[in-house]
Amino acid sequence: MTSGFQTGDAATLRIVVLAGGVGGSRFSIGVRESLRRRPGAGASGFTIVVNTGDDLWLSGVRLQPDVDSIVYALAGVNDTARGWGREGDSERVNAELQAWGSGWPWFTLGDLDLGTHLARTGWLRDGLSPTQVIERMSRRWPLGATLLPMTDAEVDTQVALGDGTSMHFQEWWTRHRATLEPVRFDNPGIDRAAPAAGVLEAIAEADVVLIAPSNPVVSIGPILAVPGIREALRATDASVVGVSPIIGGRVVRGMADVCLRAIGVDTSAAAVAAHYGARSDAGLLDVWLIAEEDAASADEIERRGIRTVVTPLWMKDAAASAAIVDAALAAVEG
Ligand code: FO1
Repeated sequence: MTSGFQTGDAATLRIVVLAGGVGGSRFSIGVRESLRRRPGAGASGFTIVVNTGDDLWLSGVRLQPDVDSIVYALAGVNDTARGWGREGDSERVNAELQAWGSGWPWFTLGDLDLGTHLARTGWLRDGLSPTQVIERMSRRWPLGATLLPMTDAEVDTQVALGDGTSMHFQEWWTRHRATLEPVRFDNPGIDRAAPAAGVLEAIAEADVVLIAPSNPVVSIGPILAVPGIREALRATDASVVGVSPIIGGRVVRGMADVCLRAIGVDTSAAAVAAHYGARSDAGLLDVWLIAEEDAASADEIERRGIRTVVTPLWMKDAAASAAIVDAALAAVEG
């Protein structure tokens, strides 16, 4: 167990968040809000390491759904009702792509969103790395955070099915709505991938690492599978605090229960805590935040060597998300 950071260090409080798309962006807004309220705390110490397993090539452009969800949300230009894409977007180009038979008929690329994909693809073709592309995107919209992809390598998530076939995660998620029972999730090539520049350093130098309430399997899973990241989390002096994506024994969003079942993990706050494991027992967590609805499982999680904090976990707005972050920081503040 690491020693807690001091409130007096607020000006240099360094937070790293591991995040997926929708849950990760709501949580990141909470971190930014929580930091803004802390006396003397600047946003310069806030780093988000984002899952890139959802990424894909479609209609000749590179999509980075989780990156874009976080960028759009922190920039305040996201479609909050749908949970992805740009607010007020139109679909003229998408209709034309569909008429050409380009892309996927079940997958919508909004006009404004396509602007992002075209710019990104152009920069990638110019030789910029995904990390550099995101840095350039952050110049347009100051995000209040440094956003880093987990890796610059293309390690898109594939879903293996019982009949021996596999498909890209996005097809399984958006076309089949996770109704095809998966047997495995793979990120081909990830064992040879390196963490993006700055990821290991941010984790090593952090005061607190927060694991967002994102999908533990297809959002946090790929991040932890990048060689070196799990080891960095185990080695850092920072406290590692996870936030349960399960409330009242149910997944908060998405179809994470199907993903958890595929890797043999129950849909419960205790089972997900056990999946991440205690840092004192070869796992990752020092502290686990669970919802009031799951308070009964606190003792079981504590017995695994993970300090457990019971607190409201519904991220209904920025203030609620910030309160979760406040609770996480209070748990480890020395
Ligand atoms: N999700 C959908 O359910 N339908 C779509 O047509 C769709 C298009 C889309 C385009 C760009 C993008 O960045 C995300 C998009 N998403 C869409 C969201 C995405 O499939 C997933 O929600 C995430 O990858 C899971 O985190």
